[in-house]
Amino acid sequence: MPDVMIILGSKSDIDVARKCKETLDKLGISNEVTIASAHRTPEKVTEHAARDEIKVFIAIAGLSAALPGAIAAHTIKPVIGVPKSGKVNLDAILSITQMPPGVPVAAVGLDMGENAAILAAQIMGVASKEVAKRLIEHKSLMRGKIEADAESLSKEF
Ligand code: RP5
Repeated sequence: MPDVMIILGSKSDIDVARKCKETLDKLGISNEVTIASAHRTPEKVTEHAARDEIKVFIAIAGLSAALPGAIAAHTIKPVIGVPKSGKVNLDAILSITQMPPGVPVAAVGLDMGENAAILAAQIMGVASKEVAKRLIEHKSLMRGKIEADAESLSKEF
């Protein structure tokens, strides 16, 4: 049973979903990926939002990006919205962040599928020692990479 559900508004959001899924897989978090559109298949969105086994929803959408908000309207689970880049960019960012009082959506940056996955893991890590441990390892790998980069840079300059 998946803990995290990744929903894309369209197949054209697939690259962002891939980064998100890869990061969740690396962190050992079970997940499922599907497409459901707030405007084109609203009933499907409602169906997924009602799934009891899901702990965190990640919704990726561009343009007017109603998807994360539409999911949040039908669940008390945390919803993370990922604005997908396009011609304008601010359209999706504002649609996802400017939710009305009482119905929050946590937003990550434009196309930041990996950050949505890490945030989902951090939410789950509050109740799971195992997930928290994997997040600590992930941070330590990042630290190691920056330290190695700093070391090589100091040799070059
Ligand atoms: C949004 O409209 C989708 O999330 C996608 O980012 C954008 C364009 O969709 P397509 O016309 O490519 O299907 O709902």
